[in-house]
Amino acid sequence: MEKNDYLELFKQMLLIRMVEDQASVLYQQGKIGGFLHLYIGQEAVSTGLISARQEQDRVITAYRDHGVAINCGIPAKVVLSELLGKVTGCSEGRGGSMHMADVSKNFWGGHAIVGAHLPIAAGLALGDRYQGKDSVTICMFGDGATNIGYFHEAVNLSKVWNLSVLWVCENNLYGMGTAVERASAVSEIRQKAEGYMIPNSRVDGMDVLKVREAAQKTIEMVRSNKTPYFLEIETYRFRGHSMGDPERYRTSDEVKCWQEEEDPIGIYHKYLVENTIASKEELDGLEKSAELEIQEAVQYAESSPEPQAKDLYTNIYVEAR
Ligand SMILES: Cc1ncc(C[n+]2csc(CCOP(=O)(O)OP(=O)(O)O)c2C)c(N)n1
Ligand SMILES: [Mg+2]
Repeated sequence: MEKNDYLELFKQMLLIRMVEDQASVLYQQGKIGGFLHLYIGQEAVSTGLISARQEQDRVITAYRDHGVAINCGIPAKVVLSELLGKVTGCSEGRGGSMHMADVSKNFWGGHAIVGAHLPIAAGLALGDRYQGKDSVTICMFGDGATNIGYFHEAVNLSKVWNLSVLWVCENNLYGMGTAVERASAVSEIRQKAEGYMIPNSRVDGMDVLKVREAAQKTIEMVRSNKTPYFLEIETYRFRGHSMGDPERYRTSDEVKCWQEEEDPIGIYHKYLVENTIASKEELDGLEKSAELEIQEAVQYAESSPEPQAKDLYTNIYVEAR
């Protein structure tokens, strides 16, 4: 990795954190409609993972999708516009928080129904197989999603048909207010892949370089072996499940401990400085410019127009040619 590659990972994690801090404020001001699920604490997962993909590799995820959108190359101002329901958003303001997407960047969304995008991922990979492409479909989902029928149907078929899917479970220890051990028969989610004879492993999701390394290795395995792989990434969300979560299922000490000792941005900052890849001053400079970018992005989103009523029926169906 060149120095710039190291710094790019840092910048992306910072941007995600700052977009989400702003989103939290805008939500409390009543400017964002619907639900808002923040990714704060999990930044190293999508940043490390997506940094390892090739252009032809598809990405699809659940509703905790703002960070994934940024890593896929959607600018912060476009993500914020979508959150505010503006026409300058990536779904022209009609998708909102849970439906970020940009097919031109090979980012296939943003899906609100738990587990429902897993069969879609299998379908994307099946389409690529028919067309003889060497793309890998990277499908991200939560621990909770692995208790749902969709998960088992999609993962089973991916093995039966040997589809090029990298299944990525973000195990953040909870599905809404339910701890993994209360809902899942196995504590290591990767064990579920064993039942379908899919190779699997687990990686620390608070260390962006470990995630990147695991992603590079497994994406290329999927591509060359033309068979699925299951990667479990251990992480933790620092905020509630969505805005307004009273968080009765975990103690504030537990959250504080993760925030203080396992912050992915803090861990990576320390790594960059200790290994003399970047100085503290350089990283401060990156933080300042990210702050400026986000300030401008908020202004851009707030001053952008809303969709018009006449556009209500556009982009609902695609005309077959
Ligand atoms: C089919 C379905 N059932 C229930 C819900 C309500 N719901 C939204 S998020 C969620 C928890 C999912 O947890 P997990 O997959 O671990 O993802 P995380 O929120 O931790 O990122 C539930 C039950 C839903 N959206 N869809
Ligand atoms: Mg979860």
